Amino acid sequence: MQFAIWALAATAILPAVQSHFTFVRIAVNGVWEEPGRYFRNKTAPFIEPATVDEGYIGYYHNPTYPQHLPNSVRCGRDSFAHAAETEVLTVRAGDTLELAHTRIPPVDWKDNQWYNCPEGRGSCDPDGTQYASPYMDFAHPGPVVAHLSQVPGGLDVRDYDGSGEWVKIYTLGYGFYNNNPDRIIFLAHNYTGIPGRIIFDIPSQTPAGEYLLRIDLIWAYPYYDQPVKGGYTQIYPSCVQVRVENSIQGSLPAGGIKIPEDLCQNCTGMRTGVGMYSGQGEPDDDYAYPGGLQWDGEKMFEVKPPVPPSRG
Ligand SMILES: *[C@@H]1O[C@H](CO)[C@@H](O)[C@H](O)[C@H]1NC(C)=O
Ligand SMILES: *[C@@H]1O[C@H](CO)[C@@H](O)[C@H](O)[C@H]1NC(C)=O
Ligand SMILES: *[C@@H]1O[C@H](CO)[C@@H](O)[C@H](O)[C@H]1NC(C)=O
Ligand SMILES: [Cu+2]
Repeated sequence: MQFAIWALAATAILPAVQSHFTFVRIAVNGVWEEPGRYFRNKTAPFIEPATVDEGYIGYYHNPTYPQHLPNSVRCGRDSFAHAAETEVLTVRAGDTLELAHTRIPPVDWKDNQWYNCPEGRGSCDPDGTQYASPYMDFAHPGPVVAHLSQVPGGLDVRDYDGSGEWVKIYTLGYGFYNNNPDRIIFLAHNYTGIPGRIIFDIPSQTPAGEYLLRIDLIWAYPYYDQPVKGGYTQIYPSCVQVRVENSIQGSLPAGGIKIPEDLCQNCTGMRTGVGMYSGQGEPDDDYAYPGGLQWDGEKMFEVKPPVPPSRG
């Protein structure tokens, strides 16, 4: 009983931290932009209409599911409604980006969650209840993937719904904990409360133009459960509206994916065995990362999961 009273008191004092999260901040060449700036916002709460999940009420940090509206799966819940009010970030091809997330609802955002975070990170939770406070942990294990979708000729990124192709440019996958082949560790989640950092370059061959840059962490639902509405794989998409400067003109390579079609409930990497679902068991033998082929500026290739260490 004493514990219950203490827990209630703690809830009243500490800021509310949701179990889910949203990517909301970007750094270009090590310099963090303001949280939320250049990201298409989400509508919250939002009720997904006319889908297999009709009536699902999504609050700000709640996951999106593959069966939600195309626009929600592409860039976050009802995000296209916010495209026109979102600024466009100018970058140069070859620039280094970093993305950061928060579990704290926008109404509770405070400067000390964004500035002076450890190791120059873009988000943290110094007053929080996270188990590795001040670090801002990830609620779920899974791969982080980033994609670019080029805005079709003549359109402004603020008018682009993301219905074209998406080319993967980054995957942060898993490794093996302590060289144990039966114990994976997703590098973003890290299973310690100290998350891995999400840092990658815009390929230097990216043609000049406007793009949606999409970042997502995908928590794949296990095969063995057949959920009522066909799959509870959780996705956490956010999009940054960017203008890429380069002397190179043209298009991204063919062979990207379509969203939501290729991030469907049963698509590659979207369902796994329980070891990968828990993020600390053995990997599936036939696992492939979601999101299609990756482009390094020269070729499209498959990012292969690591080879398990041999049993000692
Ligand atoms: C984004 O939406 C949330 C509510 O869903 C709101 O609290 C927040 O202020 C919005 N952010 C911006 C930058 O408009
Ligand atoms: C993962 O967690 C370990 C143990 O807390 C920590 O030493 C390491 O720095 C973390 N990895 C990253 C990429 O932060
Ligand atoms: C999804 O994939 C699994 C494993 O390959 C298969 O058993 C199942 O029938 C598929 N479900 C649907 C709805 O396609
Ligand atoms: Cu969650």
